[in-house]
Amino acid sequence: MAEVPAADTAKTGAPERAEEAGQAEQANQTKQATKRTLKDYRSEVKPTWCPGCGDFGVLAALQRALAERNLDPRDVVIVSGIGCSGRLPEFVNAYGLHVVHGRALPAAQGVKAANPDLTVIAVGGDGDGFAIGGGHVPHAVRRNQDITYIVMDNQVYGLTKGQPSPSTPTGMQALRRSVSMPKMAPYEGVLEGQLNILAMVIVYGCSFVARTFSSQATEMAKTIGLGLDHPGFAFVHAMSPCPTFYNTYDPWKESFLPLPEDWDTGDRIKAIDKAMEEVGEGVFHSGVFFQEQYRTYTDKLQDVYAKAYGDEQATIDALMDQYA
Ligand SMILES: Cc1ncc(C[n+]2csc(CCOP(=O)(O)OP(=O)(O)O)c2C)c(N)n1
Ligand code: SF4
Ligand SMILES: [Mg+2]
Repeated sequence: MAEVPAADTAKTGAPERAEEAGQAEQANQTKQATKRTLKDYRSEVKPTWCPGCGDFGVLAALQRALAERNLDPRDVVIVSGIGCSGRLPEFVNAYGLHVVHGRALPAAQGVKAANPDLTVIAVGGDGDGFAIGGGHVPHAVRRNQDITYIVMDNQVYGLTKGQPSPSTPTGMQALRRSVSMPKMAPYEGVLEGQLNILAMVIVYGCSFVARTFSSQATEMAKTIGLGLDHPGFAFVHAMSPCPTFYNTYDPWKESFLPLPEDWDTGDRIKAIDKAMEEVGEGVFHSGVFFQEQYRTYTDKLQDVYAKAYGDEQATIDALMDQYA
């Protein structure tokens, strides 16, 4: 096994170490003293979404949650898949990674594994996350890395002009595509069953599950913030209407209700029941359905490193030396 850490330490004298520690402390103090505002999280790219798109609300709420936490944009990475929602990272002043359709979660997990100090946020649509990318969700959940996953659910494929998605209600006929294209499913409506994505994620064992609505800006910023604060995989179901292809603003304004004030966020079975019942009742509840802290993948990896390397650091060189 390589002696990289020991050799590095030997090379560094005590006065130099003190100087480095002083510089690190100074950099930390400067970081703390910088009070950021919303505009620090706006990129130079103006959003290209249709007027009235719910995604504007999600973007504003995320920027507000980042500003309230005064996070350094250089420490934030937003990873997205493909869809109108997938454009979000371009509009935020932070690192962004716009990957292929349905693969936001694998990429986000790789970023977090490579640098656990980063705040990693994955964003995408209902199609990106629960059609093509649906197989990745349970595995990201069971890994429980400290990642916030915001699913911007408009119950439709927005980018590709109005096809039904896994969260489109069964029987839905009112999907207007464009003046030159016919209505989607004009005869019997959508034939497939609708996935209950909130219930699915709770059943998968997710450590934080919440729902919020893009028309309720303050509440959405608060909920996304709670997801960011949660040490583990946080799922935020951000209902975000697509007024161009499936305008749900009016019905959703009627059907959004806060969870009861005395809601017990520690009861997974009750959370599943609530997520199932509300479908029949025709309502959406907003707030934190479930939250519990489990050890994260990063914590568990530290234990593996400790067993494998003892006091030595796990470095690529040390790993390569094992195969030399
Ligand atoms: C491999 C692959 N298959 C299909 C597509 C076409 N496509 C692009 S976005 C999309 C669905 C977008 O819907 P959603 O994820 O709900 O995002 P929204 O546009 O509604 O925000 C599809 C099917 C693609 N880009 N790549
Ligand atoms: S098509 Fe729909 S989801 Fe896409 S930008 Fe326009 S309103 Fe938003
Ligand atoms: Mg969608």
